[in-house]
Amino acid sequence: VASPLTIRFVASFGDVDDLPATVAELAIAGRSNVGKSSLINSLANRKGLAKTSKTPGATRMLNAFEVGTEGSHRWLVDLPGYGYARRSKAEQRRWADMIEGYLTGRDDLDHVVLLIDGEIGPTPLDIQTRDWLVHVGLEPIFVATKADKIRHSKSQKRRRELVEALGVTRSEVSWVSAVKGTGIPELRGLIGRQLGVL
Ligand SMILES: Nc1nc2c(ncn2[C@@H]2O[C@H](COP(=O)(O)OP(=O)(O)OP(=O)(O)O)[C@@H](O)[C@H]2O)c(=O)[nH]1
Ligand SMILES: [Mg+2]
Repeated sequence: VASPLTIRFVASFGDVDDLPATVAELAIAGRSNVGKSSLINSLANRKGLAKTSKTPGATRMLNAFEVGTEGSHRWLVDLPGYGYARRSKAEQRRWADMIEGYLTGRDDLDHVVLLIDGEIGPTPLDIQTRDWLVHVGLEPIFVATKADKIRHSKSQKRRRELVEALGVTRSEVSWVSAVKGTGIPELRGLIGRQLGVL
């Protein structure tokens, strides 16, 4: 069980071609508002490191964060969310191009963590994203967010439903709460090991 990860903001990028080479790289993907940026803050135990908002669409660029010692070139990349409908079709397309361009064009990318809202469960768009990631050769690591929003009496049933909808086993989904800190130490361990900083 791991203590907070050392994480610092590097820069925001709009285009995969602008990214410098990294040693290890893990991207955080998921629907808008699912809790991607909040999760990065929880991993570091630093509110405000990554910009969060109640309103979907808080993250608008590929935001790079370095993990471990300065100059480690081991990155977490906070991605904009997909599926935010209150945006023009043209802008949705531009965002999708940026995210897909990154996910398919980034040679240094090692792993993708796909966040699923634990309260809502996987939506058709989440399933479509999962299928697309597998198709492009990026087998996602699943994390269910907002565990604090589920009543204790419902939690076993909800966990069962979520793994069934994803077609995985229970051990393949990590449950977290950025609000209560549930599951965060374990996820720090998992991500820290993936990035080679633990
Ligand atoms: N209750 C609860 N709320 C959470 C949790 N994680 C995030 N939230 C809330 O969900 C909202 C969205 O969080 P963000 O971290 O900004 O979500 P995001 O996935 O980065 O969103 P985009 O950048 O728009 O794609 C905020 O109001 C957070 O406070 C959680 O574990 N529990
Ligand atoms: Mg965000």
